[in-house]
Amino acid sequence: LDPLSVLRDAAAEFPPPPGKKFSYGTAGFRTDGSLLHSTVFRTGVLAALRSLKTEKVIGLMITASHNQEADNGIKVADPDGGMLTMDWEEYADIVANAGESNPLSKALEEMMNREDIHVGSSSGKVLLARDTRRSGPSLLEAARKGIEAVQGVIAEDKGILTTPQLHWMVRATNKGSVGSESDYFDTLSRAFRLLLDLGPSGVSEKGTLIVDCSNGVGAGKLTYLQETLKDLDMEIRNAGRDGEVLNYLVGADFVQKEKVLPQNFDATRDLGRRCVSIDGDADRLVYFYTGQSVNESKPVLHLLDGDKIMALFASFIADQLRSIVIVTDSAVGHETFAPLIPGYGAVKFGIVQTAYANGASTRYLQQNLGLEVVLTPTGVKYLHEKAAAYDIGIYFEANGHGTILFKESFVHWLKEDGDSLPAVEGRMAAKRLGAVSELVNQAVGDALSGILMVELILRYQGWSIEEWDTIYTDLPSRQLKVKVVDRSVITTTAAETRVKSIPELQEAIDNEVAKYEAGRAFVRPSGTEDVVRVYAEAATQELADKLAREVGLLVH
Ligand code: 16G
Ligand code: ZN
Repeated sequence: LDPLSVLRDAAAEFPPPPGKKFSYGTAGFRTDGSLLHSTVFRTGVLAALRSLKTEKVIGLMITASHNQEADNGIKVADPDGGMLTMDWEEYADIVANAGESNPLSKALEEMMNREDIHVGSSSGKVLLARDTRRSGPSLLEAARKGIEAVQGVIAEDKGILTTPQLHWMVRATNKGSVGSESDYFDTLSRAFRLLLDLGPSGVSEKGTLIVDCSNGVGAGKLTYLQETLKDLDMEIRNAGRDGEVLNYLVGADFVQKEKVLPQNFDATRDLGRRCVSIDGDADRLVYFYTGQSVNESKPVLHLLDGDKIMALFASFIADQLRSIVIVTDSAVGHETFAPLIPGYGAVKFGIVQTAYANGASTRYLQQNLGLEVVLTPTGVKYLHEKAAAYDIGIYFEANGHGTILFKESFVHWLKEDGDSLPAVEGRMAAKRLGAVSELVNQAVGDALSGILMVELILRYQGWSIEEWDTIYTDLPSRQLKVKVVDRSVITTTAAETRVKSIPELQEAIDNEVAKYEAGRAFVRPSGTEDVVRVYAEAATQELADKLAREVGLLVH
């Protein structure tokens, strides 16, 4: 049977919605769930071909993360568990949009020729999972049909998972492990317990952690984790069990962007309690608490966003490294943290942020911790790539997506040679870092392992959430979105901090920013919405609001 005619016949069941154009973008394909069947089928085909090309297991996740319940989406996980390689995004667009002028079978044939893929001569596998959305089951079926329309490739349905679980499984499977869901929970639990054992004795957690699960998939998974661990006291809220709507007035994206409490949280009743919000597919987390502010009578929300989570992680990792290594002051006059391991060499430890990182966090990381900080454009794939270049690289977006990446050779050193370090503190620290590399998802940001990591460090430090919050004070900031006729006329450079395409606009922004104490502002076209985003920071909230407004006017 001709593989292309098999594909053509199977595709006939999923005609594309007329007049709709799809773009893979930073978040995969995402739109109203009822419009996605053809795109999901075709992405199934693409993933199957990617599996044949790489001779590895590929992942397909059906989710629209923090978007409204009616939306859905699909994203491909590459063999290492990371995002689909950027040079295949173009294929994804071509395949999704193929139609009368460029028929699907012709588009696929061209692509297979270019990539030298021969259907039928080898086998492949794609792991499939979905979140809790109503449109999930039928889309999953469409994806399965797409995968299995490619001869020799099988689909393995992993059921309802968080996005990071699916990415983790793809990575683990390709590394030769079982890579099952219970394997995932076992790995996290084992690492968590080991880290507790390796920590200071006599510390316990400061009160119950309250988790806002965004009425999404994370609720069930966290409940399971809690039962397995027994060592983590959590109160799960917004589990979506009584018909509450996914992502509606709840979740990490809502709390971080709106800076208000999610549903079922009360400023007075929950005063001072340690809270965390995750998003609909559990790949983001932000912490928060309510507390009395100095000049206001009612309690206010204190947000500990991705930047502050990263700062906590970075200081913990730096502490461990300090116990293991010789720290040298490399550059004269700079307090750069330059750890060196005899027999391994210089340990490259770096931090990756985007322009949205609060300026106070960047200053804390550079000046207080002496760490190297680099900026990349928005989007996990850019941050991940940069962080992977270090022996230990931490990346986080302010919105709460991030993780800690360990170079394999470094993990190998920790496990093989860490035990022969002369000092007991060094040996303990090497064990801790080894355990962190297991606890923290090496494929993508993961709210579950992120929570475990934060909770551990707070116990190590003996800190309450308020004490953690004081490591630095955020500069007041404001985000706005501006509707424009064509957002693509704005292109940016320097990790999105400067406008490239319209020099007069950048000049006008510079002139405006110069009027503000501690002012900083940038504009960029959104990758997920038809708007231009504005970000501003200044010494006071009033000034940050004003700067954002003025810059917004310049964009109009
Ligand atoms: C996507 C990105 C996220 C980024 C956001 C920005 C991934 C997996 N997700 O959700 O990292 O922060 O887009 O959206 O890369 P924007 O371009 O609309 O501001
Ligand atoms: Zn998400």
